[in-house]
Amino acid sequence: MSSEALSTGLIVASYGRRFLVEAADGRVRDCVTRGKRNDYACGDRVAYLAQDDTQGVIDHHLPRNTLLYRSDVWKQKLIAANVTQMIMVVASEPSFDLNVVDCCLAAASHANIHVLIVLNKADLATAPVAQQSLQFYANIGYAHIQLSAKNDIDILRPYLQGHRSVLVGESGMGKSTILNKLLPAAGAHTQSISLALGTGKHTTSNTRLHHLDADSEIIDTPGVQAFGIHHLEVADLAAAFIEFRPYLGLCHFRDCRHLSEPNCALIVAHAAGHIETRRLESYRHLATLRLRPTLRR
Ligand SMILES: Nc1nc2c(ncn2[C@@H]2O[C@H](COP(=O)(O)OP(=O)(O)O)[C@@H](O)[C@H]2O)c(=O)[nH]1
Ligand SMILES: [Mg+2]
Ligand SMILES: [Zn+2]
Repeated sequence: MSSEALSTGLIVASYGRRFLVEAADGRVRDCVTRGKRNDYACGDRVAYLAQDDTQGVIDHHLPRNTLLYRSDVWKQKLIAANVTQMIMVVASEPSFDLNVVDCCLAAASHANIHVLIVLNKADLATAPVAQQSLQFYANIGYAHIQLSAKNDIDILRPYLQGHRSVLVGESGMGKSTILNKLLPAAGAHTQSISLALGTGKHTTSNTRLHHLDADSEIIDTPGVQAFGIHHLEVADLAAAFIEFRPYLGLCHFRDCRHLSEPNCALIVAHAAGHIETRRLESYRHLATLRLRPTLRR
């Protein structure tokens, strides 16, 4: 295919092996990919062949600044491309899993994506308890705010300015409520997507990009119950726990896995109270999962 025939667009929705591509003029086309490729994500800039006003074929993606994905031993799932910020949503109720939070934060850190932790449902009586369990994330340097999406989302808006943010969090935390408040008009954009998708088919369980203003966007993902980060090697994993970084490279063994090795700088830092027990355990749990396939070989 001659490259003159190709246009450049932005993937604004992904579902299975099909993607909605938004052109510079705002038109959204329902696109398939070449071969069996599905390694594209919402937020990718792509070169595509417009077949008509509603359909196209994606040829390739342009270079990415960031790529967020999750993975288990068997497969990887791209979540979003060219994201600059992760909005990690947790709530006063129902209880959330700190291990899921750790995985999301590690994935963001590994992908060089800034994180904002949002504690939602601050109106509930359980908010102080939830806040307490999050306090150490603030202590180690994560930005965080509290809000009640049900009441008012305005405190969040300045944090989104100039960013392409991705909303992540377990279901029930309030992601949809936050998104609906941010997109009060539910706008022309969402409508054009519905048109491109046809009547209600494949409208759930996909990832969508929404324009908030001229230079801010937000990507909505289906809820994650588990955010696998198997793509991080053990060394990457330790570095993705941001408060571990000052100690890396100081262990006795160069290839220290920080499990039970002698003269491990992380173990020493933990004993001195500089590293939280829960975080070290969270790291070790993930590191041990990684070492298992190696043992089998
Ligand atoms: N009390 C309270 N409930 C909220 C708030 N935000 C969301 N909820 C409720 O929490 C439930 C889950 O919200 P939803 O947005 O669907 O969560 P999602 O699964 O993360 O998309 C719904 O019943 C919401 O009405 C809030 O700020 N305060
Ligand atoms: Mg939802
Ligand atoms: Zn070590």
